[in-house]
Amino acid sequence: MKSLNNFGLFNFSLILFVFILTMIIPSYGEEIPNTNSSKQVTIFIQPPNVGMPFDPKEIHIIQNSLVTWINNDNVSHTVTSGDPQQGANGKFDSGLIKPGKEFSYTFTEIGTFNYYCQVHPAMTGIVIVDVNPVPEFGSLFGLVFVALITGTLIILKTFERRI
Ligand SMILES: [Cu+2]
Repeated sequence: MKSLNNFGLFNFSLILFVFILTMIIPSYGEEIPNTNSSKQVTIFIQPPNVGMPFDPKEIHIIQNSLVTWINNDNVSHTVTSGDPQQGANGKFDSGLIKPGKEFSYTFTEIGTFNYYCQVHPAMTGIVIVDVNPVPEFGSLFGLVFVALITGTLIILKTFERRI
């Protein structure tokens, strides 16, 4: 009877372990809200009557994402790192982007990057580079693997108990 109680405790621990795993695994797949994980992000430079001059004005991306600004307006604009008060900081500068043309830049560092248009200093935007919120495939696979093994163990142990 005593050993049976111990066995029940063992099974309960396993079930608890698997339960905790099932709570953890889905949360690993979730993304931080508003963070674009696609690694390729487009910002549209819009005419004043259409939307924000830089649309979206503020974006969250993950490291090493390529951001492309497409000029949908009918006048030229620049995408220049820095802000109108302090001026260009030299990190990136598109030069004049003519209507219909685009400019791309890969953000390799984590941080907040302000930019503006040198022709129209009222046009400003922000790119925020976050730590990658999505786990590498390996770690997710590892968790699923552990859960499968544990589940199999429970089934085997339960079956063994009935024999
Ligand atoms: Cu402009």
